[in-house]
Amino acid sequence: VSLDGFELRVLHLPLVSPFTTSFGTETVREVIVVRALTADGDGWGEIVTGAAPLYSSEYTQSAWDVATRFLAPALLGRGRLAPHEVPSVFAPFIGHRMAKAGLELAVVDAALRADGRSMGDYLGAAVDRVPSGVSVGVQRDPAALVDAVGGYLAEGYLRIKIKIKPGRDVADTAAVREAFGEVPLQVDANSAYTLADIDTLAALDAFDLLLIEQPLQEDDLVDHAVLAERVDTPICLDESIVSAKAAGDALALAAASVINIKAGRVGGYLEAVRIHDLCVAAGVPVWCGGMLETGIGRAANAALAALPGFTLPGDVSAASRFYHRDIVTEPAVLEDGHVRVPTGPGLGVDIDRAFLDEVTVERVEIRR
Ligand code: OSB
Ligand code: MG
Repeated sequence: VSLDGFELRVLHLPLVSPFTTSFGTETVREVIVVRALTADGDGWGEIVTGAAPLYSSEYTQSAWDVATRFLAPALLGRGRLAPHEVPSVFAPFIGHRMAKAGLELAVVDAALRADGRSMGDYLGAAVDRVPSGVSVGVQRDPAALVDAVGGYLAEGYLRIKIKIKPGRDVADTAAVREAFGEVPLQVDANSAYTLADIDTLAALDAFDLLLIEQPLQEDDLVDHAVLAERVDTPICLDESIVSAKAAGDALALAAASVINIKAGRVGGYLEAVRIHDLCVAAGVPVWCGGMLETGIGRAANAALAALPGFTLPGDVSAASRFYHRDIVTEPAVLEDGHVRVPTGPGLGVDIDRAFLDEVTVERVEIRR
């Protein structure tokens, strides 16, 4: 594509209900949307940072700063470029993977729309819909959690993930297992534990979980390997997998037997596909994680999750799981427990410009 500029916006999207993890509670999703302005039309991307550096070191203002001062100017300095050239343009800049991923997606979308090719086709989607799991935040108490999970199961979600934290782990998991029998169930700790908590984490073995997601810190690869030796439940890494290199290292160390792939966390959809390929070659199952994406990232995630190595249901839920109204005109819906992979050019979704303007709290344009 021939790049003329980028538009970045900070959005505030109200959530349908508060979302609580081990690192905090959110009631409004603050997110950055990127528009690539090209000679052949627009492309859209999403930077999945949160308002504060609680999930990873990146956050809204760090991404805004690096994207506007370094990343967008570097791409614009190239003028014409193909999507696969974006990572090499970004390579001199250390880290800031979520910011890079959002800009890359906007370029990919612009190029694919210009070619009339879908994201699913570009990434290598093998199916036209993906099984949908749901990530359920920590609730007031185990009874409230059972209520919330029951609601999602009634909607048709095929796999439940509950957020856990110290003091809200074994009893919450037991309550859900007890209430819903054999339902596919997993837990996500978002780094809230240390190896001092091995007994608590081993107690989760009683509940036949699909996996325990990111119990320890982002850089605790060796500790995760120690933990994996001591518990029967498969250990899955999320925060620790910041690149294909990190994924390879984690597998070499036996720190994980399952990997959650998030394009934002690893610097883009192209790097995400590389992790997928590496895991397929190693016989390691992967699934597609989420970051409360708007319809932009959600469409891209559905395409990614349709690759053949994604053998576990991901956190690719309907837009309505988080939002009353989406910024795309055809939000992802749940059909028979699945979300459809869009087939139109690029992301295959159109932006609801009036609603986008309504939820925009900051906007900037960077021109060539
Ligand atoms: O750890 O998977 C996570 C949301 C924000 C930050 C981190 C995580 C999550 C979720 C929600 O679990 C996944 C989704 O978008 O549905
Ligand atoms: Mg997670």
